[in-house]
Amino acid sequence: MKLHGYFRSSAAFRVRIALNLKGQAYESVSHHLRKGEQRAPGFLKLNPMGLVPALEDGPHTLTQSLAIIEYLDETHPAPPLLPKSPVERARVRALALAVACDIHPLNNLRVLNYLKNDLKLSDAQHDTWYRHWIVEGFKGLEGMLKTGGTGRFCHGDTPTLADICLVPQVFNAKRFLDDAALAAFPTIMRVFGNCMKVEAFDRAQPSKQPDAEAA
Ligand SMILES: N[C@@H](CCC(=O)N[C@@H](CS)C(=O)NCC(=O)O)C(=O)O
Repeated sequence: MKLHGYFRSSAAFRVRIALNLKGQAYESVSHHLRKGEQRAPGFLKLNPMGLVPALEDGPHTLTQSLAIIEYLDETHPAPPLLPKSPVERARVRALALAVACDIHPLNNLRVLNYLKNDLKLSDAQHDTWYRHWIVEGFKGLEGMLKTGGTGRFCHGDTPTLADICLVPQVFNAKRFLDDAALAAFPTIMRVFGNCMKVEAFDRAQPSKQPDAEAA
């Protein structure tokens, strides 16, 4: 399999974690987002949305990190990334979607670039925007995790799709919030700490990717 991504892309990070959990080797192809390589004609043929990741598996090209991860879960069922019962699956998907739909898109590069370049927000205003949506989102996520089902991980004691979405979002948050600010979200940070002890999560982190640059 060939994963088109970028070391700092949290959506690609999600797929890297899933591939590692499934024990699947893959080739990494880096597209430098700050240089706009995700909008190059060659990449747009793979993903017309102009966003990473894209996963090539034989003749198939897949896009959207959550769709890719569910595909991997269906084609490589062990270990499962979703629980068995419908109600538990719904909880895990709700946690994953809270990150992927309600938090992550507001702080995506193209949104931030539009705020800075077109709407002329200052660097300070940009950072305020970023922090605001992380804090709002994490308040909700912390509340969701306080309700039944959370164990060592977001749901129970094994990693699921929810953890795969949570961890990259915490990495993003850490770029703008210090430890004192993150301490307001004890359940998120506890689960994050447990995930990072798992080799599949650790090996997927941005600084350990071949295209990693100094922060
Ligand atoms: N919903 C998409 C989001 C993909 C996405 O937003 N990717 C970001 C990196 S995390 C990107 O390519 N950003 C480039 C840009 O904003 O121009 C997914 O889950 O795959």
